[in-house]
Amino acid sequence: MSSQQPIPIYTNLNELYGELGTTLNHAQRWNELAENFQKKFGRKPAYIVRAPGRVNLIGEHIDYCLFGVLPAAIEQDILIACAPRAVPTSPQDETHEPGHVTAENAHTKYARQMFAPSQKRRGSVTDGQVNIEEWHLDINKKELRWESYVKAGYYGVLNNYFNGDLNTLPVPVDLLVTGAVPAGSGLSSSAAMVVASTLTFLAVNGKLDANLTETDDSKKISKGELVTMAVANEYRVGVNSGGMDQAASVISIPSAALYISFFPKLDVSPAPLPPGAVFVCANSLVVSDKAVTAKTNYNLRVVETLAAARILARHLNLPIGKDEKLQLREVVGRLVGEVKEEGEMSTEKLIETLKRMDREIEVLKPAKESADGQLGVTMEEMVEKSGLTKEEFHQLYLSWVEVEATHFQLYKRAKHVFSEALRVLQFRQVCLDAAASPSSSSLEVIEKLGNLMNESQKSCNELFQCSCPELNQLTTLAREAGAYGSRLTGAGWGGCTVSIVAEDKVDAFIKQVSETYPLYKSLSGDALREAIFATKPSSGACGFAVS
Ligand code: A2G
Repeated sequence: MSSQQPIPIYTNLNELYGELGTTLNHAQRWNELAENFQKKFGRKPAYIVRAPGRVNLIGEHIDYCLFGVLPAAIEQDILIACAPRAVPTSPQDETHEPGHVTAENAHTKYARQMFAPSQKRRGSVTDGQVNIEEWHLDINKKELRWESYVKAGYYGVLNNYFNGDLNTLPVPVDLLVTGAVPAGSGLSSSAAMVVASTLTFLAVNGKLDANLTETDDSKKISKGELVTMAVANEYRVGVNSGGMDQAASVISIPSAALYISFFPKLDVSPAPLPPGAVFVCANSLVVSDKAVTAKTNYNLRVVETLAAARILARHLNLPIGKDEKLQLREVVGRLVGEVKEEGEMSTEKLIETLKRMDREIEVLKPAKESADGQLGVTMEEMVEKSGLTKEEFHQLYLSWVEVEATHFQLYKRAKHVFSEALRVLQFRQVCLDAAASPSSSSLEVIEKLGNLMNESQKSCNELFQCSCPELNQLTTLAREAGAYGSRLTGAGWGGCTVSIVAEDKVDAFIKQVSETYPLYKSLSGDALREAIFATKPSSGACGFAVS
Protein backbone atom coordinates (compact mmCIF):
# COMPACT_ATOMS: atom_id res chain seq x y z
CA MET A 1 0.00 0.00 0.00
CA SER A 2 1.21 3.48 -0.68
CA SER A 3 0.13 7.07 -0.36
CA GLN A 4 1.23 7.50 -4.01
CA GLN A 5 -1.73 5.49 -5.34
CA PRO A 6 -4.50 7.41 -7.11
CA ILE A 7 -7.94 7.81 -5.54
CA PRO A 8 -10.06 4.89 -6.71
CA ILE A 9 -12.96 5.85 -8.96
CA TYR A 10 -15.50 3.08 -9.32
CA THR A 11 -17.86 2.57 -12.20
CA ASN A 12 -19.46 -0.51 -10.64
CA LEU A 13 -20.57 -0.18 -7.06
CA ASN A 14 -20.98 -3.90 -6.38
CA GLU A 15 -17.18 -4.14 -6.23
CA LEU A 16 -17.14 -1.48 -3.56
CA TYR A 17 -20.00 -2.48 -1.25
CA GLY A 18 -18.19 -5.67 -0.23
CA GLU A 19 -15.31 -3.59 1.19
CA LEU A 20 -17.40 -1.27 3.32
CA GLY A 21 -18.94 -3.53 5.96
CA THR A 22 -22.39 -4.88 6.61
CA THR A 23 -23.85 -2.78 9.44
CA LEU A 24 -25.32 -0.18 7.10
CA ASN A 25 -27.32 -0.89 3.97
CA HIS A 26 -24.89 0.78 1.59
CA ALA A 27 -26.70 -0.01 -1.66
CA GLN A 28 -29.87 1.58 -0.29
CA ARG A 29 -28.02 4.66 1.00
CA TRP A 30 -26.23 5.30 -2.33
CA ASN A 31 -29.46 4.75 -4.33
CA GLU A 32 -31.51 7.00 -2.07
CA LEU A 33 -28.89 9.72 -2.32
CA ALA A 34 -28.90 9.57 -6.13
CA GLU A 35 -32.74 9.65 -6.20
CA ASN A 36 -32.86 12.55 -3.76
CA PHE A 37 -30.34 14.46 -5.85
CA GLN A 38 -32.50 13.93 -8.92
CA LYS A 39 -35.58 15.19 -7.03
CA LYS A 40 -33.83 18.30 -5.71
CA PHE A 41 -31.83 19.27 -8.79
CA GLY A 42 -33.77 17.73 -11.67
CA ARG A 43 -30.99 15.56 -13.05
CA LYS A 44 -28.72 12.65 -12.15
CA PRO A 45 -25.55 13.29 -10.17
CA ALA A 46 -22.34 13.01 -12.17
CA TYR A 47 -20.37 11.63 -9.22
CA ILE A 48 -20.94 10.29 -5.75
CA VAL A 49 -17.93 10.52 -3.46
CA ARG A 50 -17.38 8.73 -0.16
CA ALA A 51 -15.14 9.57 2.81
CA PRO A 52 -15.30 7.40 5.94
CA GLY A 53 -14.95 8.39 9.58
CA ARG A 54 -12.29 6.63 11.63
CA VAL A 55 -11.74 5.09 15.01
CA ASN A 56 -8.34 5.69 16.52
CA LEU A 57 -7.23 2.54 18.32
CA ILE A 58 -4.29 4.22 20.03
CA GLY A 59 -2.12 7.35 19.68
CA GLU A 60 -4.15 10.33 20.87
CA HIS A 61 -3.08 13.95 20.46
CA ILE A 62 0.29 13.00 19.11
CA ASP A 63 -0.27 13.36 15.35
CA TYR A 64 0.24 17.13 15.49
CA CYS A 65 3.52 16.47 17.31
CA LEU A 66 4.36 14.29 14.25
CA PHE A 67 4.37 10.95 16.10
CA GLY A 68 2.81 7.85 14.55
CA VAL A 69 -0.81 6.83 15.28
CA LEU A 70 -2.92 3.73 14.72
CA PRO A 71 -6.45 4.31 13.42
CA ALA A 72 -8.78 2.40 11.10
CA ALA A 73 -11.52 3.73 8.84
CA ILE A 74 -15.03 2.77 9.89
CA GLU A 75 -18.05 1.84 7.86
CA GLN A 76 -19.90 5.04 8.78
CA ASP A 77 -19.14 7.67 6.16
CA ILE A 78 -20.06 10.92 4.45
CA LEU A 79 -21.44 10.66 0.92
CA ILE A 80 -21.77 13.60 -1.44
CA ALA A 81 -23.65 13.43 -4.74
CA CYS A 82 -22.68 16.21 -7.12
CA ALA A 83 -22.97 17.49 -10.67
CA PRO A 84 -21.90 20.59 -12.55
CA ARG A 85 -24.79 22.96 -13.27
CA ALA A 86 -24.98 24.05 -16.86
CA VAL A 87 -28.30 25.68 -17.55
CA PRO A 88 -29.75 28.77 -15.81
CA THR A 89 -33.29 28.16 -14.51
CA SER A 90 -34.21 31.81 -15.16
CA PRO A 91 -32.39 34.91 -16.45
CA GLN A 92 -31.97 36.10 -12.84
CA ASP A 93 -30.60 32.76 -11.73
CA GLU A 94 -27.01 33.18 -10.57
CA THR A 95 -26.51 29.56 -9.66
CA HIS A 96 -25.12 28.76 -13.10
CA GLU A 97 -22.39 31.41 -12.79
CA PRO A 98 -18.87 29.95 -12.68
CA GLY A 99 -17.77 29.09 -9.18
CA HIS A 100 -21.27 29.09 -7.72
CA VAL A 101 -22.22 26.30 -5.32
CA THR A 102 -25.68 25.16 -4.23
CA ALA A 103 -25.26 22.82 -1.27
CA GLU A 104 -28.06 20.74 0.21
CA ASN A 105 -27.96 18.40 3.18
CA ALA A 106 -30.16 15.31 3.40
CA HIS A 107 -30.67 16.07 7.11
CA THR A 108 -33.61 18.42 7.14
CA LYS A 109 -32.25 20.39 10.11
CA TYR A 110 -29.55 21.80 7.81
CA ALA A 111 -30.81 24.47 5.40
CA ARG A 112 -29.78 24.85 1.74
CA GLN A 113 -26.70 27.05 1.31
CA MET A 114 -25.55 28.97 -1.74
CA PHE A 115 -22.18 30.60 -2.03
CA ALA A 116 -19.52 31.64 -4.50
CA PRO A 117 -15.87 32.58 -4.06
CA SER A 118 -14.65 36.11 -4.39
CA GLN A 119 -11.18 37.00 -5.65
CA LYS A 120 -8.50 38.64 -3.61
CA ARG A 121 -6.33 40.45 -6.11
CA ARG A 122 -2.68 41.30 -5.97
CA GLY A 123 -1.04 43.96 -8.07
CA SER A 124 -2.74 45.65 -11.00
CA VAL A 125 -3.82 44.79 -14.47
CA THR A 126 -0.67 44.37 -16.52
CA ASP A 127 -0.52 43.06 -20.05
CA GLY A 128 -4.25 42.43 -19.85
CA GLN A 129 -3.69 39.97 -16.96
CA VAL A 130 -4.99 40.28 -13.43
CA ASN A 131 -2.95 38.46 -10.84
CA ILE A 132 -5.23 36.73 -8.44
CA GLU A 133 -3.67 36.18 -5.07
CA GLU A 134 -6.26 33.73 -3.89
CA TRP A 135 -9.88 32.82 -3.98
CA HIS A 136 -11.81 33.67 -0.88
CA LEU A 137 -14.84 32.10 0.80
CA ASP A 138 -16.33 33.38 4.06
CA ILE A 139 -15.98 30.68 6.72
CA ASN A 140 -17.33 31.37 10.17
CA LYS A 141 -14.71 29.97 12.59
CA LYS A 142 -16.58 30.87 15.75
CA GLU A 143 -19.65 28.80 15.12
CA LEU A 144 -20.03 25.25 13.86
CA ARG A 145 -21.91 25.42 10.55
CA TRP A 146 -22.28 22.39 8.29
CA GLU A 147 -21.47 24.26 5.11
CA SER A 148 -18.14 25.47 6.55
CA TYR A 149 -16.75 22.00 5.87
CA VAL A 150 -18.02 22.10 2.30
CA LYS A 151 -16.40 25.50 1.84
CA ALA A 152 -13.16 24.26 3.41
CA GLY A 153 -12.86 21.51 0.78
CA TYR A 154 -13.72 23.94 -1.99
CA TYR A 155 -11.12 26.43 -0.78
CA GLY A 156 -8.29 23.98 -1.33
CA VAL A 157 -9.39 23.01 -4.81
CA LEU A 158 -9.84 26.66 -5.78
CA ASN A 159 -6.45 27.69 -4.58
CA ASN A 160 -4.57 24.64 -5.81
CA TYR A 161 -6.07 24.51 -9.27
CA PHE A 162 -7.64 27.85 -10.18
CA ASN A 163 -5.19 30.45 -9.01
CA GLY A 164 -4.00 33.18 -11.28
CA ASP A 165 -5.99 32.17 -14.32
CA LEU A 166 -9.22 33.96 -15.09
CA ASN A 167 -9.97 31.67 -18.00
CA THR A 168 -10.34 28.47 -16.05
CA LEU A 169 -12.96 29.17 -13.43
CA PRO A 170 -14.46 26.28 -11.53
CA VAL A 171 -17.75 24.99 -12.84
CA PRO A 172 -20.93 25.85 -10.90
CA VAL A 173 -21.94 22.88 -8.78
CA ASP A 174 -25.00 21.37 -7.13
CA LEU A 175 -24.29 18.96 -4.32
CA LEU A 176 -26.17 16.90 -1.77
CA VAL A 177 -24.53 15.63 1.42
CA THR A 178 -25.62 12.74 3.58
CA GLY A 179 -23.75 11.45 6.60
CA ALA A 180 -23.69 8.43 8.88
CA VAL A 181 -20.81 9.65 11.09
CA PRO A 182 -22.33 11.33 14.15
CA ALA A 183 -21.05 14.92 14.50
CA GLY A 184 -18.91 15.72 17.55
CA SER A 185 -18.54 12.01 18.37
CA GLY A 186 -14.76 11.70 18.04
CA LEU A 187 -15.17 9.52 14.93
CA SER A 188 -13.94 12.31 12.73
CA SER A 189 -17.06 13.48 10.98
CA SER A 190 -15.32 16.80 10.28
CA ALA A 191 -12.35 15.29 8.43
CA ALA A 192 -14.71 12.97 6.53
CA MET A 193 -16.72 16.05 5.48
CA VAL A 194 -13.62 17.94 4.39
CA VAL A 195 -12.20 14.96 2.48
CA ALA A 196 -15.56 14.31 0.79
CA SER A 197 -15.96 17.97 -0.10
CA THR A 198 -12.41 18.20 -1.49
CA LEU A 199 -13.11 15.10 -3.59
CA THR A 200 -16.40 16.59 -4.82
CA PHE A 201 -14.78 19.72 -6.22
CA LEU A 202 -11.90 17.73 -7.69
CA ALA A 203 -14.37 15.38 -9.38
CA VAL A 204 -16.71 17.96 -10.93
CA ASN A 205 -13.77 19.98 -12.20
CA GLY A 206 -12.29 16.96 -13.98
CA LYS A 207 -9.32 16.59 -11.64
CA LEU A 208 -10.38 13.10 -10.63
CA ASP A 209 -11.49 11.79 -13.94
CA ALA A 210 -12.33 8.13 -14.33
CA ASN A 211 -11.70 8.54 -18.03
CA LEU A 212 -8.06 9.59 -17.68
CA THR A 213 -5.98 6.96 -19.42
CA GLU A 214 -2.94 5.23 -17.97
CA THR A 215 -0.67 7.79 -19.64
CA ASP A 216 -2.55 10.54 -17.84
CA ASP A 217 -1.60 9.04 -14.47
CA SER A 218 0.46 12.10 -13.56
CA LYS A 219 -2.72 14.18 -13.61
CA LYS A 220 -4.47 11.97 -11.11
CA ILE A 221 -4.29 13.23 -7.60
CA SER A 222 -2.63 10.69 -5.28
CA LYS A 223 -3.99 9.66 -1.89
CA GLY A 224 -1.07 11.45 -0.20
CA GLU A 225 -1.81 14.68 -2.10
CA LEU A 226 -5.47 14.49 -1.12
CA VAL A 227 -4.45 14.06 2.54
CA THR A 228 -2.19 17.11 2.37
CA MET A 229 -4.94 19.19 0.77
CA ALA A 230 -7.59 18.03 3.23
CA VAL A 231 -5.37 18.83 6.25
CA ALA A 232 -4.74 22.36 4.93
CA ASN A 233 -8.45 22.71 4.17
CA GLU A 234 -9.42 21.71 7.70
CA TYR A 235 -7.26 24.55 9.09
CA ARG A 236 -9.72 26.88 7.39
CA VAL A 237 -12.40 25.80 9.85
CA GLY A 238 -10.16 26.91 12.71
CA VAL A 239 -8.76 23.71 14.20
CA ASN A 240 -5.02 23.18 13.95
CA SER A 241 -5.33 19.45 13.61
CA GLY A 242 -2.70 16.88 12.82
CA GLY A 243 -3.08 14.62 9.79
CA MET A 244 -4.42 11.45 11.36
CA ASP A 245 -8.10 11.76 10.48
CA GLN A 246 -7.62 12.82 6.90
CA ALA A 247 -4.97 10.12 6.31
CA ALA A 248 -7.20 7.44 7.86
CA SER A 249 -10.20 8.58 5.84
CA VAL A 250 -8.25 8.56 2.57
CA ILE A 251 -5.73 5.71 2.82
CA SER A 252 -7.43 3.04 4.97
CA ILE A 253 -7.87 -0.54 3.78
CA PRO A 254 -10.55 -3.07 4.73
CA SER A 255 -8.24 -5.77 6.08
CA ALA A 256 -6.21 -3.99 8.77
CA ALA A 257 -5.73 -0.89 10.88
CA LEU A 258 -3.14 1.63 9.65
CA TYR A 259 0.08 2.67 11.27
CA ILE A 260 0.51 6.24 10.05
CA SER A 261 3.74 8.11 10.63
CA PHE A 262 4.20 11.74 9.71
CA PHE A 263 7.93 12.24 10.07
CA PRO A 264 10.17 12.60 8.12
CA LYS A 265 7.24 12.22 5.68
CA LEU A 266 3.74 10.77 5.55
CA ASP A 267 4.06 7.01 5.55
CA VAL A 268 1.53 4.25 6.08
CA SER A 269 1.72 0.53 6.71
CA PRO A 270 -0.96 -1.99 7.66
CA ALA A 271 -1.24 -3.09 11.28
CA PRO A 272 -3.00 -6.47 11.14
CA LEU A 273 -5.56 -6.86 13.91
CA PRO A 274 -5.51 -10.15 15.82
CA PRO A 275 -8.25 -12.62 14.97
CA GLY A 276 -10.80 -12.88 17.76
CA ALA A 277 -10.51 -9.19 18.72
CA VAL A 278 -13.36 -6.80 18.05
CA PHE A 279 -13.23 -3.04 18.58
CA VAL A 280 -16.49 -1.61 19.86
CA CYS A 281 -17.27 2.11 19.72
CA ALA A 282 -19.55 3.59 22.36
CA ASN A 283 -20.63 7.20 22.18
CA SER A 284 -20.61 9.03 25.51
CA LEU A 285 -23.31 11.27 23.99
CA VAL A 286 -21.41 14.29 25.27
CA VAL A 287 -20.95 16.40 22.15
CA SER A 288 -17.59 18.08 21.91
CA ASP A 289 -17.79 21.08 19.64
CA LYS A 290 -14.21 21.78 18.59
CA ALA A 291 -15.04 25.07 16.90
CA VAL A 292 -16.30 26.45 20.19
CA THR A 293 -13.86 24.90 22.67
CA ALA A 294 -10.63 24.93 20.63
CA LYS A 295 -9.08 27.86 22.50
CA THR A 296 -9.19 26.11 25.89
CA ASN A 297 -8.84 22.56 24.60
CA TYR A 298 -7.50 21.46 21.25
CA ASN A 299 -5.61 24.52 20.03
CA LEU A 300 -4.26 25.14 23.53
CA ARG A 301 -2.80 21.62 23.56
CA VAL A 302 -1.17 22.30 20.18
CA VAL A 303 0.49 25.42 21.58
CA GLU A 304 1.54 23.68 24.81
CA THR A 305 3.26 20.86 22.92
CA LEU A 306 5.03 23.33 20.61
CA ALA A 307 6.28 25.41 23.52
CA ALA A 308 7.43 22.23 25.27
CA ALA A 309 9.35 21.25 22.12
CA ARG A 310 11.25 24.56 22.02
CA ILE A 311 12.14 24.43 25.71
CA LEU A 312 13.32 20.83 25.43
CA ALA A 313 15.40 21.58 22.33
CA ARG A 314 17.04 24.45 24.18
CA HIS A 315 17.65 22.30 27.26
CA LEU A 316 19.25 19.61 25.07
CA ASN A 317 21.40 22.19 23.24
CA LEU A 318 19.85 21.31 19.88
CA PRO A 319 20.02 23.81 17.04
CA ILE A 320 16.72 25.68 16.66
CA GLY A 321 16.05 28.82 14.65
CA LYS A 322 14.32 31.76 16.33
CA ASP A 323 11.31 31.47 14.07
CA GLU A 324 11.26 27.69 13.83
CA LYS A 325 8.14 25.94 15.14
CA LEU A 326 9.78 22.64 16.01
CA GLN A 327 7.52 19.67 16.94
CA LEU A 328 8.23 17.16 19.70
CA ARG A 329 8.99 14.41 17.14
CA GLU A 330 11.55 16.67 15.48
CA VAL A 331 13.27 17.25 18.83
CA VAL A 332 13.65 13.49 19.20
CA GLY A 333 15.02 13.28 15.64
CA ARG A 334 17.48 16.12 16.12
CA LEU A 335 18.69 14.61 19.37
CA VAL A 336 19.87 11.45 17.62
CA GLY A 337 21.01 13.15 14.40
CA GLU A 338 18.22 11.68 12.28
CA VAL A 339 18.64 12.59 8.60
CA LYS A 340 15.35 13.32 6.83
CA GLU A 341 16.51 11.97 3.50
CA GLU A 342 17.36 8.61 5.05
CA GLY A 343 13.82 8.02 6.29
CA GLU A 344 12.61 7.37 9.83
CA MET A 345 15.10 6.11 12.44
CA SER A 346 14.75 2.47 13.50
CA THR A 347 11.92 1.58 15.87
CA GLU A 348 14.47 0.41 18.48
CA LYS A 349 16.24 3.76 18.37
CA LEU A 350 12.95 5.64 18.57
CA ILE A 351 11.84 3.60 21.58
CA GLU A 352 15.16 4.17 23.34
CA THR A 353 15.00 7.92 22.70
CA LEU A 354 11.37 8.18 23.84
CA LYS A 355 12.37 6.54 27.13
CA ARG A 356 15.19 9.04 27.53
CA MET A 357 12.78 11.92 26.91
CA ASP A 358 10.73 10.82 29.90
CA ARG A 359 13.67 11.92 32.07
CA GLU A 360 14.52 15.08 30.13
CA ILE A 361 11.03 16.56 30.53
CA GLU A 362 11.72 17.49 34.17
CA VAL A 363 12.90 20.82 32.74
CA LEU A 364 9.29 21.60 31.81
CA LYS A 365 8.13 21.68 35.43
CA PRO A 366 7.61 25.05 37.12
CA ALA A 367 10.38 26.35 39.39
CA LYS A 368 7.94 26.25 42.29
CA GLU A 369 5.21 23.64 42.41
CA SER A 370 1.79 25.22 42.95
CA ALA A 371 -0.41 24.26 45.88
CA ASP A 372 -2.80 22.29 43.62
CA GLY A 373 0.10 20.18 42.30
CA GLN A 374 -0.93 20.93 38.70
CA LEU A 375 2.68 21.55 37.56
CA GLY A 376 1.65 24.31 35.16
CA VAL A 377 3.88 27.26 34.28
CA THR A 378 2.72 30.82 33.87
CA MET A 379 3.03 32.66 30.58
CA GLU A 380 6.04 34.60 31.95
CA GLU A 381 7.80 31.41 33.01
CA MET A 382 7.06 29.70 29.71
CA VAL A 383 8.45 32.64 27.72
CA GLU A 384 11.54 32.78 29.90
CA LYS A 385 12.23 29.05 29.53
CA SER A 386 11.84 29.37 25.76
CA GLY A 387 14.78 31.77 25.50
CA LEU A 388 12.71 34.08 23.27
CA THR A 389 11.55 37.60 24.04
CA LYS A 390 7.88 38.04 24.87
CA GLU A 391 7.28 39.54 21.42
CA GLU A 392 9.10 36.75 19.62
CA PHE A 393 7.22 34.11 21.59
CA HIS A 394 3.84 35.70 20.84
CA GLN A 395 4.62 36.09 17.20
CA LEU A 396 5.71 32.48 16.82
CA TYR A 397 3.25 30.61 19.01
CA LEU A 398 0.24 32.80 19.68
CA SER A 399 -0.32 35.11 16.74
CA TRP A 400 -1.94 32.42 14.53
CA VAL A 401 -4.24 30.87 17.09
CA GLU A 402 -6.54 31.96 19.89
CA VAL A 403 -5.87 30.23 23.22
CA GLU A 404 -6.98 30.91 26.78
CA ALA A 405 -5.13 29.74 29.92
CA THR A 406 -3.49 31.10 33.04
CA HIS A 407 -1.14 28.11 33.38
CA PHE A 408 0.40 25.94 30.69
CA GLN A 409 0.83 22.24 31.55
CA LEU A 410 3.99 21.65 29.54
CA TYR A 411 5.34 18.79 31.68
CA LYS A 412 2.12 16.79 31.70
CA ARG A 413 1.49 17.28 27.99
CA ALA A 414 5.00 16.20 27.01
CA LYS A 415 4.86 13.21 29.37
CA HIS A 416 1.64 12.10 27.69
CA VAL A 417 2.98 12.60 24.18
CA PHE A 418 6.20 10.63 24.67
CA SER A 419 4.52 7.78 26.57
CA GLU A 420 1.63 7.59 24.09
CA ALA A 421 4.07 7.51 21.16
CA LEU A 422 5.77 4.57 22.86
CA ARG A 423 2.45 2.77 23.41
CA VAL A 424 1.62 3.10 19.70
CA LEU A 425 4.89 1.39 18.77
CA GLN A 426 4.27 -1.34 21.36
CA PHE A 427 0.67 -1.86 20.17
CA ARG A 428 1.84 -2.16 16.58
CA GLN A 429 4.57 -4.61 17.55
CA VAL A 430 2.08 -6.84 19.40
CA CYS A 431 -0.11 -6.88 16.25
CA LEU A 432 2.84 -7.69 13.97
CA ASP A 433 4.18 -10.40 16.29
CA ALA A 434 0.76 -12.02 16.56
CA ALA A 435 0.36 -12.01 12.77
CA ALA A 436 3.81 -13.58 12.41
CA SER A 437 3.03 -16.45 14.81
CA PRO A 438 -0.61 -17.39 14.32
CA SER A 439 -0.31 -20.07 16.98
CA SER A 440 0.05 -17.47 19.78
CA SER A 441 -2.88 -17.30 22.18
CA SER A 442 -5.31 -14.72 20.90
CA LEU A 443 -6.55 -13.88 24.40
CA GLU A 444 -3.02 -13.09 25.55
CA VAL A 445 -2.62 -10.80 22.55
CA ILE A 446 -5.94 -9.10 23.23
CA GLU A 447 -4.97 -8.64 26.87
CA LYS A 448 -1.68 -6.96 25.92
CA LEU A 449 -3.44 -4.59 23.51
CA GLY A 450 -6.13 -3.92 26.12
CA ASN A 451 -3.53 -2.98 28.74
CA LEU A 452 -1.95 -0.47 26.40
CA MET A 453 -5.37 1.03 25.68
CA ASN A 454 -6.11 1.31 29.40
CA GLU A 455 -2.78 3.06 30.00
CA SER A 456 -3.59 5.41 27.15
CA GLN A 457 -6.93 6.32 28.74
CA LYS A 458 -5.23 7.01 32.09
CA SER A 459 -2.69 9.24 30.40
CA CYS A 460 -5.37 11.08 28.37
CA ASN A 461 -7.33 11.68 31.55
CA GLU A 462 -4.57 12.60 33.98
CA LEU A 463 -1.82 14.08 31.85
CA PHE A 464 -3.37 15.37 28.67
CA GLN A 465 -6.65 16.15 30.41
CA CYS A 466 -8.75 15.49 27.34
CA SER A 467 -11.20 13.07 28.94
CA CYS A 468 -14.37 14.00 30.85
CA PRO A 469 -16.43 12.35 33.63
CA GLU A 470 -18.76 10.58 31.18
CA LEU A 471 -15.85 9.14 29.17
CA ASN A 472 -14.22 7.95 32.39
CA GLN A 473 -17.45 6.33 33.50
CA LEU A 474 -18.08 4.71 30.13
CA THR A 475 -14.57 3.22 29.93
CA THR A 476 -14.91 1.86 33.48
CA LEU A 477 -18.30 0.31 32.67
CA ALA A 478 -16.80 -1.16 29.50
CA ARG A 479 -14.05 -2.90 31.47
CA GLU A 480 -16.64 -4.17 33.95
CA ALA A 481 -18.62 -5.53 31.02
CA GLY A 482 -15.65 -7.61 29.83
CA ALA A 483 -13.54 -5.29 27.68
CA TYR A 484 -9.81 -5.96 27.96
CA GLY A 485 -9.13 -2.31 27.37
CA SER A 486 -11.15 0.83 26.84
CA ARG A 487 -10.22 4.39 26.01
CA LEU A 488 -11.53 7.59 24.52
CA THR A 489 -10.97 7.90 20.80
CA GLY A 490 -10.37 11.12 18.85
CA ALA A 491 -9.96 14.52 20.38
CA GLY A 492 -11.88 13.66 23.57
CA TRP A 493 -13.72 16.03 25.94
CA GLY A 494 -16.76 14.00 24.90
CA GLY A 495 -17.46 11.81 21.89
CA CYS A 496 -16.73 8.09 21.64
CA THR A 497 -14.80 5.42 23.48
CA VAL A 498 -13.25 2.38 21.83
CA SER A 499 -13.02 -0.95 23.65
CA ILE A 500 -11.28 -4.19 22.74
CA VAL A 501 -13.56 -7.18 23.30
CA ALA A 502 -13.23 -10.90 22.57
CA GLU A 503 -15.36 -11.73 19.53
CA ASP A 504 -17.59 -14.27 21.31
CA LYS A 505 -18.38 -11.76 24.09
CA VAL A 506 -19.37 -8.81 21.91
CA ASP A 507 -23.16 -9.21 22.17
CA ALA A 508 -23.07 -9.65 25.94
CA PHE A 509 -20.70 -6.68 26.22
CA ILE A 510 -22.94 -4.38 24.22
CA LYS A 511 -25.98 -5.50 26.19
CA GLN A 512 -24.34 -4.84 29.56
CA VAL A 513 -22.95 -1.41 28.61
CA SER A 514 -26.33 -0.46 27.12
CA GLU A 515 -27.99 -1.32 30.42
CA THR A 516 -25.47 0.32 32.71
CA TYR A 517 -24.36 3.60 31.07
CA PRO A 518 -26.93 6.08 32.39
CA LEU A 519 -27.19 8.11 29.18
CA TYR A 520 -28.22 4.98 27.22
CA LYS A 521 -31.21 4.24 29.42
CA SER A 522 -33.60 6.29 27.31
CA LEU A 523 -32.29 4.89 24.00
CA SER A 524 -33.59 1.92 22.04
CA GLY A 525 -33.66 0.53 18.49
CA ASP A 526 -31.64 2.43 15.88
CA ALA A 527 -30.67 5.18 18.32
CA LEU A 528 -28.99 2.64 20.60
CA ARG A 529 -27.43 0.79 17.65
CA GLU A 530 -25.95 4.09 16.47
CA ALA A 531 -24.58 4.84 19.94
CA ILE A 532 -22.78 1.53 20.56
CA PHE A 533 -21.57 -0.68 17.74
CA ALA A 534 -18.81 -3.10 16.75
CA THR A 535 -16.46 -1.89 14.02
CA LYS A 536 -14.38 -3.57 11.36
CA PRO A 537 -11.74 -1.72 9.33
CA SER A 538 -13.35 -0.29 6.21
CA SER A 539 -11.83 1.02 2.98
CA GLY A 540 -10.78 4.62 2.41
CA ALA A 541 -12.22 7.46 0.35
CA CYS A 542 -13.30 6.91 -3.24
CA GLY A 543 -15.50 8.23 -5.99
CA PHE A 544 -18.15 6.69 -8.21
CA ALA A 545 -18.63 8.02 -11.72
CA VAL A 546 -22.38 7.76 -12.43
CA SER A 547 -23.00 6.59 -15.98
O1 A2G B 1 -8.12 14.85 17.49
C1 A2G B 1 -8.82 15.18 16.30
O2 A2G B 1 -9.50 14.06 15.84
C2 A2G B 1 -7.85 15.70 15.26
N1 A2G B 1 -8.52 15.94 14.00
C3 A2G B 1 -6.73 14.69 15.01
O3 A2G B 1 -5.79 15.27 14.13
C4 A2G B 1 -6.08 14.25 16.30
O4 A2G B 1 -5.24 15.24 16.81
C5 A2G B 1 -7.13 13.83 17.33
C6 A2G B 1 -6.53 13.53 18.68
O5 A2G B 1 -5.69 12.44 18.59
C7 A2G B 1 -9.15 17.06 13.70
O6 A2G B 1 -9.23 17.99 14.46
C8 A2G B 1 -9.77 17.12 12.35
